[in-house]
Amino acid sequence: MQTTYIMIKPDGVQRGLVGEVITRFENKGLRLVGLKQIIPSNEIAEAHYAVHKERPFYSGLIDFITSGPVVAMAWTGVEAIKVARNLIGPTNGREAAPGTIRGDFAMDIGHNIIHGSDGEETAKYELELWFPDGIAEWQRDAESQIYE
Ligand code: IDP
Ligand code: MG
Repeated sequence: MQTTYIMIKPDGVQRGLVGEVITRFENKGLRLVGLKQIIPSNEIAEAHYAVHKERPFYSGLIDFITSGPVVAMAWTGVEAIKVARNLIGPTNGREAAPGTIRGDFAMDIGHNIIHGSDGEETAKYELELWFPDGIAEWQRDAESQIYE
């Protein structure tokens, strides 16, 4: 089991795609273990995107992610990090395949609706950053229907 950090970015919230995105994750079989809506501070946005600090798009990215509410989530499942990245699709919405979240809803590389952790270490870092008080530990009755 893995837990991954997923965040609906300000464009996804402003466009009313919160329910749509959550439904896709639920339908897939991932288990929701953390959820909150917040307007990110500069501090948390800079910590989240620290790896991109030297990139030319960095300051625009910080401005964007702090421009309004985001929906911060934690989702658990077998290989949840990869499963979520596959649901999300590649960074550039114009190149993302239909059927993926970015492929279905995004036309831009920066405004691309959603973030998903890209590896185990990143997931741990991001979950601790956005959910410093921890996440819900619960077992789902339907788990035995989802996994063999
Ligand atoms: P990812 O979200 O698909 O993992 P990353 O390369 O980690 O993509 O970039 C993080 C975020 O930075 C992207 O989701 C996107 O919002 C933004 N971004 C990445 N590359 C560009 C760019 O070339 N121009 C503008 N924004 C970018
Ligand atoms: Mg990334």
